[in-house]
Amino acid sequence: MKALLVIDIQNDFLLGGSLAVPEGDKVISVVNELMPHYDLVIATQDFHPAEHSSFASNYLDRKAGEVINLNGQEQVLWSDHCVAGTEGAALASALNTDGIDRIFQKGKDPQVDSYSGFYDNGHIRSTGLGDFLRMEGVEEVHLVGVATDYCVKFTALDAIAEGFETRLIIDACRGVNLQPGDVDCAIDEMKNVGVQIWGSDQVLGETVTLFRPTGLEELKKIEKSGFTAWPPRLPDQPIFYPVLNQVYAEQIAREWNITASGSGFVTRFRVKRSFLRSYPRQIVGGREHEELWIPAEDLTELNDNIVGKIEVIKRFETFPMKV
Ligand code: VGL
Ligand code: ZN
Repeated sequence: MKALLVIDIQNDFLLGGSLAVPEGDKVISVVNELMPHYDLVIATQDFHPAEHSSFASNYLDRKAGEVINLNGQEQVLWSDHCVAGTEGAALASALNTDGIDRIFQKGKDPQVDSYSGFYDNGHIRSTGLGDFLRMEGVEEVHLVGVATDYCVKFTALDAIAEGFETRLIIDACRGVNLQPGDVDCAIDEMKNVGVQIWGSDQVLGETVTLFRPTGLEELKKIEKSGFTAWPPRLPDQPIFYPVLNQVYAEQIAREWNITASGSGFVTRFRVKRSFLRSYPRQIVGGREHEELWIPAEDLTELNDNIVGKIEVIKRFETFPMKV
C-alpha cells in the first residue's frame, strides 16, 4: 500500500496568506493530479491556538524570523498563521479535498510546535499518523506540500524513522528559504537518511495521450509536417480542442467531420504533461467528454511539446451510392 502525504496546503501558507511560501500555490494542480495514483491520501493541517508559542506576536519584544530557545529547543518565531477555525487554517479551496481520505491536525499544544505530521518537535506526543498508516497496511509514503524546509522535511525524517519507504515528490513541494540555501540543505538532510527524491513524472508518466478528430484538409497539412505538428488555426478558430479519450474523438469524427467534409479521422498524439498543466480539463456534456482548450496563439508551443508522431488511428467515410 502506498500513501500520499499532503503537507499543510493551507491558505496561510499560500499566495495572500499570513505566512505565504513562495510559489506555494503552484503545487496544488500537481497534487490534485497525483491523488488518484495512491491507495490512501492523507493531509496534514497546521492548527494552532491563537496563543501559540511559535507566534512572535505572543512575546513582548520579538519579531518574526527570530530564533528563541523554547523549553530547550531552538524555535523559529513566525507571524500568526493557521489559527484553528480561521480561513487561514483551512485547506486551499483549489485542492481536491474529495480525494483526501483523512486529515491529521498538529500544533494544537500552545507550548510546543509541531512541524512533523507524526510528532511534536519535542518528539513526545504522537499525532497517531504512524499507527494509522501501519493499521492500513501502508509501507510506502510519498510527500508533497509546504514547506520543504520545515513541515515537509520533519515529516519525511520521521517517516524514515518510523520505517516507511519514503519519497519526496520534489516538483510538488515548495520551501520558505528563510536563509538562502535552506531548501537545498533540507533536501540533502532528507537524502542522507534515505528519502528518495522523485519528480511527479515518475508517478504520472512524462506525457499525456491526447486524441483529436480531424478532416481531410487538416490531415493533408499534418502530413506535410511529417506528422509532427498541427497546422495554424484559421482566423475563425480561436481555440484548439484536443480531447482526452478515444471514444469521444470517434464520436466527433463520425458526427461532425463526415458531415462537414465527407470523411473523418481520429488522431492520437502525446504531449509533455508539464506543458498541459496550465490548461484545465473542460468537461463538455457527459463525464467522458473531457477536452482541453488551447488558445490558437499557443499552438506553436503545443507543437514543440509533442513527443513522437501524430498518428491516424481511425478513419470514417461516407461512400457515395453507386448508380
Ligand atoms: C510550517 C512554519 C510554521 C510548515 C508550519 O507547514 O512548514 N512552517 N508552521
Ligand atoms: Zn505552524
